[in-house]
Amino acid sequence: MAVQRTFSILKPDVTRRNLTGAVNAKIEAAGLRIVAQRRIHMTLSQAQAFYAVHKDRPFFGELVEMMTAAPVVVQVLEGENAVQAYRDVLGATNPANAAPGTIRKDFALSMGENSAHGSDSAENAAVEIGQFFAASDIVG
Ligand code: 3AN
Repeated sequence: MAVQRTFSILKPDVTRRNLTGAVNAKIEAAGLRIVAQRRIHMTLSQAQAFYAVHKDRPFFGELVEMMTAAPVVVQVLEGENAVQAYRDVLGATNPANAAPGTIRKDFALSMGENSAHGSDSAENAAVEIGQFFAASDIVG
């Protein structure tokens, strides 16, 4: 598998509890390199655009509200098979089902406040990276 990039967001539950470094340590221990990183306070329109795929789901309003309630850290991660490697270290969406040692098992509070986002495909990773970073922001 070739070196790949994926998009990550450390969610408000992580920044609020000062766990940014703890999550980054798990990312790096999984063999992924943080090649771009920025702390932002997401706007409503950024969150709505980012989660547009979920706009008809019952939790959409709650999700957008949660993502804009406090700062987040947006990241580009690089490594072998990065999309799947990051999904593996993230763990299941519902932390109750996440495997031991994963980010969500160790840190997530709930299905909504589940600590981090990771792209679900290389195609979506490219789109999501482009929503938050210019090519010149990414230093591999
Ligand atoms: P993942 O982030 O694991 O790819 P998705 O794409 O199904 O999961 O969901 C996107 C985000 O929507 C999740 N990270 C979570 O914050 C939120 N979410 C998903 N399902 C629910 C739910 N049933 N209730 C509240 N929030 C949810």
